[in-house]
Amino acid sequence: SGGKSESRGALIVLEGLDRSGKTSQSSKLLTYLEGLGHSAELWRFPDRSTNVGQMISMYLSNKSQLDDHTIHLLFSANRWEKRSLMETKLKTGTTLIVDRYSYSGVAFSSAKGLALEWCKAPEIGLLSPDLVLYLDIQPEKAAERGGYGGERYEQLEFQKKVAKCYQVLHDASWKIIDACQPIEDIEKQLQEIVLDCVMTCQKGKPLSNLWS
Ligand code: NYM
Repeated sequence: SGGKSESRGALIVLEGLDRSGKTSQSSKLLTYLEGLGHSAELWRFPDRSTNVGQMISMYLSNKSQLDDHTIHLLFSANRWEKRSLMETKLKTGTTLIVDRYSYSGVAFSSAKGLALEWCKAPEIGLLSPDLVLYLDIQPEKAAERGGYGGERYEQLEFQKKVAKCYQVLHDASWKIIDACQPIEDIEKQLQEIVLDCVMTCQKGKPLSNLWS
């Protein structure tokens, strides 16, 4: 069965340290999928456009102070407020390229010393990505790229801790991409993996929830 109208979109997440190239590769992927005639959208977390997102943005730019647990739950709430729209989009055939997701939430908060299991708990029940692409870069290399914008977390010593937390968090299903390759090489690799995932989802791979 299954005409094109019945097939669902794929939930594709890009993760990595600050300055790993996620944002530019995300938009290249969108252009690529649209060029092939797929329905696709680019999303990012935090989504700063919502009320919760504005609280997060204030915190990141050091205009407000919040307890570590509080900001963790706000990042999670920011994903929960988009969950139903996300599900609708996927079920109606739109692929979502998402720049950061629950893994950023857990990696950045556990890098501050919060317990890993506590950090994961509020993410339970969010949609599970069909694909996690990890743009792998040494913290020192990312720092050399410059352009740390002066937001909270954008410091080498902290990014080293985040890198360690991502290592604990990742599983065999993640695709680890060497983010120090030429941009075009990274782009090609991502295209191949993403297209394969989009096809698998079109063929009827069911949606599932975190953590699975
Ligand atoms: N961040 C992002 C978190 O600490 N928790 C989260 O759940 C998410 C989604 O926000 N340094 C951090 C990672 C980044 C910062 O993200 C802002 P971006 O991609 O620079 O807008």
